[in-house]
Amino acid sequence: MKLIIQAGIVILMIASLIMPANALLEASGEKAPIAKGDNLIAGAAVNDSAGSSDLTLIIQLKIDGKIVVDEGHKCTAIQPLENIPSDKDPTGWTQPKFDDKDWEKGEYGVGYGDGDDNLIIGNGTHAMVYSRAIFEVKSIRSNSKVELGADFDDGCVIWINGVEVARESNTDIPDEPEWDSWTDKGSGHSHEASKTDPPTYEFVELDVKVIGNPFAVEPADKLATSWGEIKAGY
Ligand SMILES: [Ca+2]
Ligand SMILES: [Ca+2]
Repeated sequence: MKLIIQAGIVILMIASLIMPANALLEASGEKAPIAKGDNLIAGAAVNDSAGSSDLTLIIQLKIDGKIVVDEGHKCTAIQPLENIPSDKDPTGWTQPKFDDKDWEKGEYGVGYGDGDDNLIIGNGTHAMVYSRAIFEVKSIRSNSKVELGADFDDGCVIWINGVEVARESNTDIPDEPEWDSWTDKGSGHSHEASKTDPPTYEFVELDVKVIGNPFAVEPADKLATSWGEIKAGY
């Protein structure tokens, strides 16, 4: 009996060396900027490597116990074939004021394979599917309890109003994710979605920074627009 237990321990030790490090959703440490009214959540679902047979991102967001984003929440999505909007600003698509009118429209979750997606998008030839959703907040305080959940395959990065608030740890995704940032460029990282109904989320708790309307047009935007018009000869 003792021998069997010792053999079991040795097998577990070997398995822990072979298996990739335990992956976990982690908060970024940045305070989530949240306004009363409309807000934007953006999520990148990330494949492990070329040829991946599945991709999933389903987001849940709870504020003071009230669910404001969940499976079935309206969203837009795109499989990027280049940095959006540009190589100089590869995460500009996470900003509330980014124009996503040409993206596909549907509901969370986004991805393909495994029968756990409402908006079927992407394939194993590219690393990412980007998604964006507007959510409404009735009231927010700096001490509000904000719980962010994600059910995903193989990795994810999530932003609220343009600020990265959480991502899957132990991946090869760089600090500023780009359109071709696979989770496994040598790390061996992969991660399966729950495939349960309802989804089983991994949760992180976020600190809050209360902000004004993130969709408001700033005076600087107006100035830039009028200057552009002047230069264009209007
Ligand atoms: Ca996958
Ligand atoms: Ca899927």
